[in-house]
Order: sequence, then structure tokens, then C-alpha cells
Amino acid sequence: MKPSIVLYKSIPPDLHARLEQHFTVHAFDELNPENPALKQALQQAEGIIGSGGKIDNAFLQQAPKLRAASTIAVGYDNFDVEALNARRIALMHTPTVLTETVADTLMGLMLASARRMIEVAERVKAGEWQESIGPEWYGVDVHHKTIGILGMGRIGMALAQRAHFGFGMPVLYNARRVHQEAEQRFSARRCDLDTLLAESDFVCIVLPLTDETFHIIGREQLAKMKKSGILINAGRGPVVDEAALIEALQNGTIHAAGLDVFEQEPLAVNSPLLKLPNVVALPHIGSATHETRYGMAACAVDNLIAVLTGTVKENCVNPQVLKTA
Ligand code: 8YV
Repeated sequence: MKPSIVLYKSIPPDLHARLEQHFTVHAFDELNPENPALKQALQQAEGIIGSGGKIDNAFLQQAPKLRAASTIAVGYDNFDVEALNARRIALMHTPTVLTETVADTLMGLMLASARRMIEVAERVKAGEWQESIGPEWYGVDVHHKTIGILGMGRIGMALAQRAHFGFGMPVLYNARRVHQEAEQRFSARRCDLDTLLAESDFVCIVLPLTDETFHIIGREQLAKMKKSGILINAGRGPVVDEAALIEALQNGTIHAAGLDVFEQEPLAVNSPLLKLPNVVALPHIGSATHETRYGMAACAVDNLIAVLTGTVKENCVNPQVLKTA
């Protein structure tokens, strides 16, 4: 008999079919813990696959046979990894397939914020472009400015590559360890957080959300940035204290922000961020291209097949649980 799994996101039909070849698939559009059909399916599920939702102890108690979870994302802050470890449930994610796309999004946020692209495009659409433009339409340069990267992982590296080779930008980074490849390839300079904040024209956050990174950028840190500095966040919203950021943008403590992630998503329609002309707010589109979202779903499907057939080679967050005792 095929193992039973719960799929909690709609995925392309060919990928759905691939899952069906290996598993009895119980498909749902989302992970709504109140849904009785989902509760019933979880009783038998050996695997789950999807994105979003909160997978904590309470959830896991509803899934007594679970052996593997496959998330269609690189970030896994919505999982209680300790609770998974305690139950020896493997957690799989999709780290490489989205790297370049998210790095593109980060460059886009830098360009859009610095050159005010969204704001002026809206003015053109509103019919305000009546004569050749004056300084009130101008932005600031991106090329050759200093970029400071918080989170020199795969995405940070892909961003550094674009910034260094494409835009001639000096690269600073803050990390616990020296990143030799970044230093050799992009002449990146490792520095402490305060130095990075003080010297960067663009402070780019590509950090995952953990207990250590929660609100790592708050009022004190924003005050250390240049007045002309631009904050870019495409990691996770709660890495930045959003109330402090709003204040800094309103007071002119920093020049602008380009944000793909927020403390609460979707962003509340009455968020003060939406009233600020110096904010570019995107709806968490970091990896949202047809190609990359397909690639992520395919990777997650392969990950689940690999883990439930005992052939995992990569992409496991907690490989220690796979070892036989
Ligand atoms: C996905 C992301 O947006 O991979 C991540 O961690 O933040 C995004 O690429 C998101 O999880 C929806 O699938």
C-alpha cells in the first residue's frame, strides 16, 4: 500500500501526478487546522507537503504517523524544529532553486527605492508628466554605492555577485565567520553590525527568522545608518522592528526602504508603511516567478519522495533524524 500524505497547497498537475505515483494524496488548498477532513487525513499521513501554516507541537499531535515534512520554501521559521526532532520527523526545504530569483528581487528593490521607480511610474499613469522632469522627480544612484549584506548565505552571495560585478559596489557583510569565497570573489569586507550600518548606503537583509535575528534591526540600529541610507528587507519581516522602521522613515532617520516582507503578512491595508512615499512595499514576491515557483514545488515533491523512500541526499534541515539508532 502507498504511504498516505497531505498536500496543503495547489501545485502544477504534473507534479501532483508525480506525488500520486508514490503516495495516496489527500489534497487541501491550505493548512486550516479546523478543517475536519484535514484532521482525518493527518491521522494517517506519513508525509506533508505545502507552504505556510504553523507546524508546531499542537499540529504534530494530530499527525501521529508523520515521518517527513516538505516545505515549498527555503525559510522554515513556521516549523517548530525541536518538536520535529523530538518525534524524528525529517524537515525538507528548497534552498537552491530560488537563490537567483530572490537576488533579482533584492536588486529590483534597491533600484526601485533609490530611483523612486514605483512612485514616479504612478505619477506618469496619473497624467502628471506634462513637461520635462525637474529635481522633484530625481532619485539617488545605486551603482558604486556601498552595499551591506546581513546574511551572507546563498542569496546573499548571489546579491553580492550582482552588486559587485554588475553595479561596481563595494560589498560589506556581517557574519559570524569569515566568508572566504565572498572575500575572494567580490572583495567583500567583513565587519561588525554597527560598522556595516554606518558605512552602507544600502543595508540589505537576507536573514532567516530565528530567536537571534528577531528585531535585530530596531530603533538603535536604524539610528546608526546614514541619513541617506536605504533599508532593504527580503528575508523575514520580524527581523526588523517595523514600528521603529516606520518612525525612522517618517522622521528622516533613514532615506527610504524597499520591503518584500513584513511583520504581518499580508500587510494590513491601514499600515502606515503604505502612506509613506519613501517605501516600496512588495507582496512577498521574492521567489514568485513562474519558473522558480515551479522549480520549488518540483524540488519539494522530489524531497518528499526521497525522504519517504529513504534516499535523501540533500535539502534536509535536520539530517540527524534520518540516522538509524
Ligand atoms: C516563499 C520564501 O514565498 O522560500 C521562502 O522562504 O519566503 C518564499 O520564497 C513562501 O514560502 C511561499 O511559498
